[in-house]
Amino acid sequence: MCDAITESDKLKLIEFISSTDLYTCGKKVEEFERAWSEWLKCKYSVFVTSGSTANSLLISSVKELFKIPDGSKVLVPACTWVTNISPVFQNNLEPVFSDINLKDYSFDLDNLPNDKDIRIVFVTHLLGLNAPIEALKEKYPNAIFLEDICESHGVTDKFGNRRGNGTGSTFSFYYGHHMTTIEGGMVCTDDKDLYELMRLKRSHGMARHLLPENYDAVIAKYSDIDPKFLFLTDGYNFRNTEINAVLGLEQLKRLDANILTRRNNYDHFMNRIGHMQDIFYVPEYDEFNSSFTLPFVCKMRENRDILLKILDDLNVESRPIVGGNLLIHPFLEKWKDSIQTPNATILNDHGVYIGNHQNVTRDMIDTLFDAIEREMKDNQPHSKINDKVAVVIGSGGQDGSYMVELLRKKGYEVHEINRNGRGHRGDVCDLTSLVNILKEVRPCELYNLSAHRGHVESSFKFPVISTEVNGTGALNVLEAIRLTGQTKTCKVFQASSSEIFGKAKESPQTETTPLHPNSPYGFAKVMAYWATRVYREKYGMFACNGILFNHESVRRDETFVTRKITKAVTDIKNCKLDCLYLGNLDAKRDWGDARDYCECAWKMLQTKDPEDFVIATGEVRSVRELVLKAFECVGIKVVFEGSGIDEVAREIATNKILVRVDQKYFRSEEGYQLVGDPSKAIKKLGWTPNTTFDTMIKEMVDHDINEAVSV
Ligand code: GDR
Repeated sequence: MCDAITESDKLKLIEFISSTDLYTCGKKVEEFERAWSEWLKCKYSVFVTSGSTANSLLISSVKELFKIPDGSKVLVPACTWVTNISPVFQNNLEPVFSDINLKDYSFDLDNLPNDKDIRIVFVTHLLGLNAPIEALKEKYPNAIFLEDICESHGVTDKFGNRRGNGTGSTFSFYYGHHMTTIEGGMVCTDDKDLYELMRLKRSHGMARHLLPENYDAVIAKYSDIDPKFLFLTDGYNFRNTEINAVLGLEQLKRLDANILTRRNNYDHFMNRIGHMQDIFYVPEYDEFNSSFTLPFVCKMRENRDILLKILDDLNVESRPIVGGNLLIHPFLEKWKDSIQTPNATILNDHGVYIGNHQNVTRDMIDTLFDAIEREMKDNQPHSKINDKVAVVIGSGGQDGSYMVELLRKKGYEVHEINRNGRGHRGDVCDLTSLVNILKEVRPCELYNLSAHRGHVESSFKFPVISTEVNGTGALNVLEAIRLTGQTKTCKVFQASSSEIFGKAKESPQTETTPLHPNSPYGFAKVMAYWATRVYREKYGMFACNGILFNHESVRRDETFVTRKITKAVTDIKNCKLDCLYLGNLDAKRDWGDARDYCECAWKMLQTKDPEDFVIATGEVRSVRELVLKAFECVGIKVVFEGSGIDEVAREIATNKILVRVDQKYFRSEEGYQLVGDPSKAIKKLGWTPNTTFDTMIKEMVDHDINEAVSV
């Protein structure tokens, strides 16, 4: 907890103290309240002496303003700050306890009391995690909702709005929180009457704290009492001082930065704990958190003891999670048996937290987790929850469908993500859809095989959408993994393309060939390629690019040249087509088999370290050779004659022209030979392409013939 108050804070305090003789609640307090309201985007704030007095002030003022009778019910969680509970019965209200859940430590939504008489729901956003307040409002539509945000400054709803706007919320600025006034708290509200009442109650109920616009009218009613000492209601002295307000104003300047640092630490914590689900109850990842601590809730009690010893050895201070289960404490004896609290008991008996301060670093977190991994290894059950669970994005396409089959054959539980059709409905252009699916599935491997039509040439017609799907889409996939805290548990295969080499300067192309894309498809794939590398380097993700050269199969559609040719050749053989029109017959490609490339993709994710690989055959053939091979498969002998646009292929037996060239199929940007050098994959992965070019073309032709027969 070092350095929460900086040298510059101290100088500001000295400067202030030496410039004034007025230290009690005054202008600086008002200035701090205004600045805080502006930060929170609420209407009114009241600065008090602590988070606890903030809760007392809020509860007593709400009770008075809304005329809530004694004995009315207030829903509170079994595990929360003790200062949530005490003011409830101190104000003659009746607490109704409810168990918590182990995902965000707020109310267990599945076990809420069905009690229509609940007048107030006092929600705690515990440890910087988001409480499901929207769901609670649906359950108790007539209740008044109050929020104890305490140490969770900056927690937001899913639209990014800061929590704490509404009837009433409280904050604590205790030492070690995101910002501190040493002791201090704030009550916030959008209700002007409540605000005025809280100003009065903060200060003994004195009329001098009325809002200026109400002051004259109210004191006129009591003309025989000195207005300076006119007591309008019961109250407390919860006023804070000018000195604390000056400190608050300084600290507020750093609040956002502190929240961000802690959030980044929390992300890293989630990455590490995310793959230890056998050992810990892992909180649900919520990007709207404002982490205050790093909580460890062990599945086995023995592991908590090991953890405490590790923390002790590393000299890290730890605490039980808040008050643990408050219902076991003597002061709540009366309510002890009012409900069952299995989750609060787990939190109590198996939980411990350490501070997540702005001075905590990733290295510190790593040191701790390395020790945990070392010490608890023998205590781990052998099966991991997410072992052999894979996600395939784009499983409706050629590569995706083969990938799904391959993984199922290898014993994986496979989840498919598609825009339409089978599996989970998701879209690489829609980050939220990916986050929602991934946080449920928590796969150990993910294959991004999504594509925008997969066409190089058409990407000139649709450059933006092509870039969104092929470039930003890949980034969304990586982000979804990061946001759901799975960078350390989910390996990623990114389907890259030989098109990243485009106007390649060398041939064959290897993993080190400079990139020079020459189409929107190509530059989108370059973006995806680099996003994968940057996430690998920055977040230590096991994310790799498979640089796929052309790969074909019977599942290719006819807009690709291989299938266009095999299908046309079959139709010519069956007298359904007279002539096939093609583009550049000299175009050369490295054509492999799609199933072989899926096997290679899988192998890439089974290695020790993540690396990029060229996936290719290393053999190059022209479109002309492809045509000859396809005709050979149906027993038609053809020869090519002529040149350029006038070149044709003629059947030797009949002299009929079966292939002609059509300018419209020419590519705007071509003439570079794309052929891959698969040596690295062969050497390091022990992979070899199984299917030769001839076999693949034969298979495609045979398939088309069979299909024609069955039609
Ligand atoms: P490509 O595949 O663009 O390389 O992208 P395609 O099969 O479309 O083109 C291969 C080569 O054939 C030449 N060609 C023709 N192409 C088509 N489509 N139609 C024709 O009539 C024709 N005539 C000649 C082309 O000029 C080209 O040189 C594929 C896709 O799978 C991408 O998703 C992947 O990234 C790359 O391969 C590697």
